[in-house]
Amino acid sequence: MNIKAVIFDLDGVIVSTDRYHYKAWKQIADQEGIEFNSSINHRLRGVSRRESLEIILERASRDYLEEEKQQLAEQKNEVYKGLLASLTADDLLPEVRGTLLTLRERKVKIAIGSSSKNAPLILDKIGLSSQFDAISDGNNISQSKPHPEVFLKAAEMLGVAPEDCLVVEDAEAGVEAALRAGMKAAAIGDARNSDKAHYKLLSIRELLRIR
Ligand code: B16
Ligand code: MG
Repeated sequence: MNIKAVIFDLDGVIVSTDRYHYKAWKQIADQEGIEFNSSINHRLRGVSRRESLEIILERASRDYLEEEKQQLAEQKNEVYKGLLASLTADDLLPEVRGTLLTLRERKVKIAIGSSSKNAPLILDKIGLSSQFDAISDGNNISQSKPHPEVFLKAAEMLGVAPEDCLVVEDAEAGVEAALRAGMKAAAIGDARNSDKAHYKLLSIRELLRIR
């Protein structure tokens, strides 16, 4: 294949904001007396805020009203944004900067494909806002991963056919979304446990071997 574009997931691939999502949801779950641990958290990777809340509420001992759900989702986001306040360029995951530079030198287009509505804020804080050719995130989609919308929009913004795109993902839902988009998928971190991805990466730099 001939890779013309690489679409990066944000949370867990470019920056480890996944630990902040966990902390914020844990606070909400504890407050509500709902069991929540890292194995349940695994299911929240790549899925929207609202769907994440629904997964947590599966273990609740009562039903929640729509207003309560909205309030909890908002509260989680406030806690999460509070944790993001201290984010800086030092929080970029290892080898990210160098890998992006090499792709640029090779004239491979680069994009973000993230379910997060906070993606613009995060990219700004880590100093990468102007480094991508396209940013597709939770603000321009109506269905979250594993639906392929976020990646198809990124490919459209780049003007690259889906079959010429490689997606780098840390979430099973994201790998699934890439496959449904007709793209190649490279799994890193948590997603390496899934057998669906075309490639498994131990480090982000390894994607440079895929041509
Ligand atoms: P927000 P990604 C995803 O980001 C996270 O993995 C997921 O845990 C989160 O629920 C989702 O963004 C929505 O985030 O509440 O900030 O809109 O992995 O797709 O970059
Ligand atoms: Mg992710």
